[in-house]
Amino acid sequence: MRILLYNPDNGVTRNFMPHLWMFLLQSLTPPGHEVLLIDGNAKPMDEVQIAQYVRDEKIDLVGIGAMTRMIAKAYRIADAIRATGVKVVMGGPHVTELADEALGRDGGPQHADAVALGEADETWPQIVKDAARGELKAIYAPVDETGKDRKPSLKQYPVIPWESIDLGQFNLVPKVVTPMLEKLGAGWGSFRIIPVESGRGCPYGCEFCTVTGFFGDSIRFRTNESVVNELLLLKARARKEKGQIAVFFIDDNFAINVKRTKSLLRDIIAAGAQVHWVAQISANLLRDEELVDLIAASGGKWVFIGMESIDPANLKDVNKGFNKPGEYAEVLERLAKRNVYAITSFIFGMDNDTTGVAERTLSQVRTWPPGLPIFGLLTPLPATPLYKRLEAAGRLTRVKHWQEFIPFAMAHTPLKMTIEEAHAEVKYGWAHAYSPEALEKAVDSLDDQPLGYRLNIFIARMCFRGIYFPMMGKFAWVKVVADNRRTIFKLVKEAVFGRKARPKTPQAEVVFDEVKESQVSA
Ligand code: B12
Ligand code: SF4
Repeated sequence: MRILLYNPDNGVTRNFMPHLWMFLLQSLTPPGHEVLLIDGNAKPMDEVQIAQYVRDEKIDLVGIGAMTRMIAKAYRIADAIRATGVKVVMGGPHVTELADEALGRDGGPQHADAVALGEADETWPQIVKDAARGELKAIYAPVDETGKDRKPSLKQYPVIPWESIDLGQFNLVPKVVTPMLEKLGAGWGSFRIIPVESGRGCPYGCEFCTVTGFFGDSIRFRTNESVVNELLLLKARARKEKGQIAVFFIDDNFAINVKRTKSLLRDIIAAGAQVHWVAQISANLLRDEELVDLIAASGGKWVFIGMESIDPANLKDVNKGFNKPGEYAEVLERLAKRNVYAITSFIFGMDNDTTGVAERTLSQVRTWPPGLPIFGLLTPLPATPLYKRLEAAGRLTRVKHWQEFIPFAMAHTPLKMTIEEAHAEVKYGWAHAYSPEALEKAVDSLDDQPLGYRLNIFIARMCFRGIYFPMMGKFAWVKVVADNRRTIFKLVKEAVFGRKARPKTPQAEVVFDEVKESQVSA
């Protein structure tokens, strides 16, 4: 069969990072089939185009994966494909929770011929076999012989052939800035962020999160060896292409078992497999100095921290009382001392939030080392404890909010402010954290650091502002560049002419050079 795996575009960002599930399922497809991949974020297609593609390419089976926020688009695409007579299988967190919706068993239209519930590592080969025989079933669940839910072990993780996968569409280096980046040294012809998982699961059960329900509270890890080999493969590819590759460890909580994370990081260092990496780690796990040392030494550059709120009452409400706002600053300082910075994620519209929450949050953020704050609204995702609580309390204003997805719009009423006030708080957060003045301040606050660091924070901030203020078109980019011309001019001047005197933090310089060195020589 010719199989197409399709991921709908998120409508906000473009080709920032490929989705792992597509590469994983491609690697797990039994021999004898050809698998094509389309990520709508890199290759946008509407319903007419995808139907035409399916006909032209003589596709026999289509697999679509989507989160809740993309599900409406996923259904439209699925409908267009099914209208050509080709079968559609859907998977991912949303249809796992609402399989009846996808299968048209809830009174609505049918969008999928089959649904893969939960993790499909073990069911996908069966789905392909059944489809090839024309015997596709409606539901595929990962269960053992006794019908009990079974989570795949990650000990036999497939080798994703990163050395040969076409990643052309995911190059993040815009042609116009290539000359400036080349000044930083050879090897910036391309820059890609690649998703790698080292483990699955998180037992913390935060009220708004799908993960504990979906992946289970049983945490599973790949072997260190298999992760290290994957990094070496990626590094070899970057070297061959004279480009850069950074890795996003997409584990829900990369240091959930600190002992194991330390052992993985030590193995990465020992094998010379360091690449620059980003990972999600909750703040409570970053108290460990040795862990943070290893993060820095193994190439860790950014840590995503779900801070959610600076108000302990809010955190308690959403079952995230293990976050201690009183220690946020200390955790961020600990990271920054090793030149590791944080993507700090906040949620507004929580039950104890009142107007002014964005400014109160920002006034704390401004006292922390520069990072990438991001702001969202409390969203009741289907089947989460939050959804159930709000539904029971009659507080959902858009019960099936995903069917008409609106970015940054609440689907329930917060307790101490209106929906409109909550929307205004998010807007305030983004506008003030990513204003040209705030960007300049963030870059200047790293004045004692090498140019690479300041460029890193500047480029990251420019890209991150696109999460809220879409920057899909050229005009939007031109405007944002014009608004930030002062900072850009300063950085370009330094890249071209260098700087005579700059105070340096010796420790920072060493860590940076070590990673850079290992990237080009290992
Ligand atoms: C990486 C990641 C991101 C990346 C995505 C970029 C990228 N290119 O990957 C970033 C950081 C941008 C991101 C952002 C967001 N994310 Co996110 N993210 C994740 C994360 C941590 C890993 C995803 C992943 O690759 N997992 C590993 C793969 C192997 O698992 P998988 O995708 O689920 O695929 C398996 C199965 O689902 C199934 N499957 C999936 N698709 C298909 C398709 C077919 C045909 C079949 C048969 C099977 C199948 O098989 C796979 C193998 O078992 C997950 C949590 C998690 N652990 O999954 C959250 C998660 C997917 N994100 C989530 C959310 C809510 C968001 C945000 C909305 C957060 C926010 N408030 O802003 C944004 C939205 C982004 C956007 N603009 O659309 C939720 C989604 C819940 C839901 N019901 O939709 C999750 C589950 C986490 C959570 N908090 O609950 N995210
Ligand atoms: S710590 Fe993160 S991944 Fe774990 S349950 Fe909470 S929000 Fe989800």
